[in-house]
Amino acid sequence: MESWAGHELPRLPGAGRPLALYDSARRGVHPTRPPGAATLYVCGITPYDATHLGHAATMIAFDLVQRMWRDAGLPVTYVQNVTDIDDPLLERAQRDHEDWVVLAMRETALFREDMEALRIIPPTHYVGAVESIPDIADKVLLLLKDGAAYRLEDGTGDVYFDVAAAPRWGAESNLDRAQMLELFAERGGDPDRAGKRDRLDPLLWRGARPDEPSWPGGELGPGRPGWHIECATIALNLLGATIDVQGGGNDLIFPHHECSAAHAERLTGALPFARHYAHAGMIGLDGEKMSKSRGNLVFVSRLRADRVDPMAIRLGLLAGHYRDDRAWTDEVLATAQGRLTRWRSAAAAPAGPSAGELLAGVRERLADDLDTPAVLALVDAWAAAAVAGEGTDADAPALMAATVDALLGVRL
Ligand code: 5CA
Ligand code: ZN
Repeated sequence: MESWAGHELPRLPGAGRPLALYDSARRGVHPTRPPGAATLYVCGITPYDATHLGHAATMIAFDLVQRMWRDAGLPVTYVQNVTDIDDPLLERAQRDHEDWVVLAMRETALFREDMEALRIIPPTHYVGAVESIPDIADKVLLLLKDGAAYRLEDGTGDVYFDVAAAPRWGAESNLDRAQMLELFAERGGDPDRAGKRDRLDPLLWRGARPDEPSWPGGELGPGRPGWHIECATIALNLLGATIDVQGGGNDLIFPHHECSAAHAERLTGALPFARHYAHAGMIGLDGEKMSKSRGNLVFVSRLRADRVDPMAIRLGLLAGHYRDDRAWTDEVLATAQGRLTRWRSAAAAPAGPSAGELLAGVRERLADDLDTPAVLALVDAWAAAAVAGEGTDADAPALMAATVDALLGVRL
């Protein structure tokens, strides 16, 4: 499907640095070492509600990954999906007496606008689940023929993946079975469905039901795709058997990323599916994770309509470390607005302290698992000095602005 419009990235002098990122599978910070070109897959929205600050924070975190790779001279192929058919979308459409296609199209369009306003570099391929259904059905059929999947014998046509067939089940999330069962039940799984071989087996294909949309699945029979096989298929088809970074929020560590990895690894035999499983922390409000089901949402579009500068939203979300669960508050926004104003004054100053050291420091802090709080402190210090009239380098304000634009995505 259509992506959103991008923007020019300023070229920075000197060489970028190789990025190290925390990998959930190895439970440590490790260098990303893409061989000449980098591949990134980020789990995108299920479009049944508007973009909230949690989505924005996750997209910004992976935007920085791409900016760091590009700064180091690596071409990046970036794929993001849209889960434009799934239970939550159908449930919301039914609740609101709305056509699910109209709902998905409207919210996806709004997401694109929000991403553009936040200056998120668009994905190379922005792909919907619905347009991928023939490809997904092919993969499910391969798993069935390979004995890694099975059909329930209750006449529904539902097909499940057999977790016993996963080459390295559990290696992505590092969870024990009790923890897996708890999260599986919480996050869209069906541990109590009768007829499954293992309670943790995830759905690959849901046979057609009279009151639900369905698509011809060829030999599979009519139905619609499960969630994890959607992301595995889209990533495999567009990025190949092994990707550099599989990204998303930490609510996807299990079951989603464990299951997509299991599907992909069984299909290709290439281990691991992703060299890094990178997860952004949850943005919360009033002590709770911001989520559609809880309804405690701050929408990007609402803030934009209230004339909040998208660059202040971006700075507010960058003020915390991407991996930390953290709260959005009025104070976070007010601090970000103050910072944006100070940085803009500094960028407009006639001169400042030489910014070469600032650029090196920003690169170094970002290269270490995207340490944005440290980066913001560096830029704050430079900006305070420039505004105070320290330094005589007339080129420095422009280099500071280019640094912040290219590496943080904040246009001053
Ligand atoms: N469509 C699936 C992924 S394939 C999905 O999780 N959709 S979503 O709309 O619920 O979330 C979209 C992205 O935002 C995911 O990467 C998810 O992990 C992330 N996300 C959701 N809620 C939050 C939150 N409160 N804070 C940070 N990230 C979040
Ligand atoms: Zn996904």
